[in-house]
Amino acid sequence: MTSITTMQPKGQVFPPPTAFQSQALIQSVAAYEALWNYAKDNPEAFWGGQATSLLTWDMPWGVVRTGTGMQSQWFTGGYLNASVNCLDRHLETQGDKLALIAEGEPGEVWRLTYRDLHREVCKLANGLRSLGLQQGDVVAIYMPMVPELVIAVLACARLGLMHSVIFAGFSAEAIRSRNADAQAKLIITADGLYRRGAVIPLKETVDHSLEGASSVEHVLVYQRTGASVSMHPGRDLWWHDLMAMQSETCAPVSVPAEHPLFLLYTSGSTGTPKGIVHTTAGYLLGTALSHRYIFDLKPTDRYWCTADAGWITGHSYVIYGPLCNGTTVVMYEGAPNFPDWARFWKIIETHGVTQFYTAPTAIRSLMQQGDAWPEKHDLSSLRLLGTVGEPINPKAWMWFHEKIGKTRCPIVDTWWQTETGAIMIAPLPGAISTKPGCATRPFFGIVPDVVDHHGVPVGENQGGLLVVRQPWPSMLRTIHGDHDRFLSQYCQVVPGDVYFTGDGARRDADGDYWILGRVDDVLNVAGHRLSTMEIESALVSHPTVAEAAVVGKPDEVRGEAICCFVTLKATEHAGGELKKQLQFHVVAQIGALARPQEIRFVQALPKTRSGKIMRRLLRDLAADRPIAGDVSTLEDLATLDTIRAASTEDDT
Ligand code: 7RM
Repeated sequence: MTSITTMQPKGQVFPPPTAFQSQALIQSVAAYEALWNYAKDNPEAFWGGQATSLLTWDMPWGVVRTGTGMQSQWFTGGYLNASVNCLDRHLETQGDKLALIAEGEPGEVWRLTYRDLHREVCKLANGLRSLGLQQGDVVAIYMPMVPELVIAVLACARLGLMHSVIFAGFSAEAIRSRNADAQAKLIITADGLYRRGAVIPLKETVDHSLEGASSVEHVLVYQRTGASVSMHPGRDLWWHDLMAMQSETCAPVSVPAEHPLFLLYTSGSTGTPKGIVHTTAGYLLGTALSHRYIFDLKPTDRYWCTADAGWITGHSYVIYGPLCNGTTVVMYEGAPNFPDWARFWKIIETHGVTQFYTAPTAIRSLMQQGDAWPEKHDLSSLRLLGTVGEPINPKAWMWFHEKIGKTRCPIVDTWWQTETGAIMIAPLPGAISTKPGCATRPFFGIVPDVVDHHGVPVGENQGGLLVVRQPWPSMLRTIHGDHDRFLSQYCQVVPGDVYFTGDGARRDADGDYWILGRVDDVLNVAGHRLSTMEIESALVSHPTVAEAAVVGKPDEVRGEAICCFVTLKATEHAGGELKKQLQFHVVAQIGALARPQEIRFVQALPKTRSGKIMRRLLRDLAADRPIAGDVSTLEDLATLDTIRAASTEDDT
């Protein structure tokens, strides 16, 4: 169990494009390394200096870090407010700059300056105060990706309320369990949202979530679609009614640095979802600093991150990081294929998007639609591309690089987690050469390592467990209501006071980190530990394959057999001949060890709302076991039934 066998493709290396490099914030490997080494050797001086220059404090802190190791507290004694950092402090210098350019799916465009956003946030905060909410209370937010979602988040921050954003695709039961765990007092929602031209009800789902006992006292409803909803007297209020009565200024609540800013529920592999707790100062600092350098921010940028605010990327890189940096943020409510597959490219052209940050799963589905869609639009405003959420397979990376970035834009492959709050490993785009599928180097102040189960570093190019050796300000502080789970899951798996990420990785001769996916997803075939992600990448590099998910299936002889779930491109046909071709292809790419025992052609893969393949469900299916554990984060429950049906009719 010490290391993971990994293939080492002789991939291409892409140095930063010269035109990009000459205008970048960090322009050389030497400059990156000098600052990284300084931060590693002097973490408190580094983080303290950044906290002074990037954040606005009501009262300065006394000490940069107290506590020990992974249970540190940051900036003790300091007071600040997150909404002041995202809004008020920009008013004097750039109050009329656009903060948000938001497109609804039907096509309306909302433009809010920093002054506009500040006013709306103040009004809502006053409204929330009038409902009796007080510092430390939890407010659930179940909203479409429209400006009001950002307003709701920042209004909570203004009063020191913790928000708990729940992705608007989750079920009533998922809302209920999260609200029960958080003891939320208010839920902010909308009548509905637009998705692929249809109205998806939200208020109705919230109503179902509130049947029976609930901590929720009020439901605030933003009118987005005009769909009819039932309003429960005394409990439910309209957003526009509440806002109409409010003053346009609102004194912010100054909170201690370590005051919790929000809860965000993320699915555990077993049991109930975990409420990840982030604090105010450390989180803001981590998101603002990483956003500035990794996206190489310029004052004129129009930055677009496609993530929904229901997951951490939306919190850190749609809302807090960019607004703290005074960026113009583009946001979009709807589906990438509405009214057609050119929608994203059209948004980039219309709003002059300069940085485009999205997920590999989105890139793969856009790629599958062919090059004609991006070719219809002028993408010349783009200067940087980014990916997050999963390892990106080299084929999708190359397509993104060539067809979207026109070889002129660096791609930042950003590795991080809900728990880390901010990007941990990613190329600084003007300094670090990129390699398709590689997250490259740690960010300033982040000290990762690759170790075995005893905590001993493994050698160069050996796959092992990815850990972080030094605490950093934006890391989670605890799991809400379950500090023991925090300790056992992150701090006690690997000996030594290190943070365990749950991911496998290897570090190559250049010091670049390659993420191998979740350690739970590693296969053990005849004593060799193989990364499912590498087999998937090999499958997807075959011209017929759209997506692939690989899991282990118990095998008496080899320990685990490799079982592949494969979706094909629309024009391709499944069959025994293609199975043989794919098996051959994987062997040619990785080696005989990785020869798939089983290939199952399916219509779709089970994914979370944020696009991650839920391999543990496929493991149960492959082993013919009932599905165990939490399925509340699954995007479409029906997918499982169709896979099950396909598997039984198609077993070889
Ligand atoms: C931001 C986010 C975290 C897990 C993480 C990894 C995987 C994320 C990358 C990646 C390879 C990447 N938060 N992951 N980014 N794997 N390369 N660039 O996704 O909490 O939802 O997920 O996602 O396994 O541990 S998350």
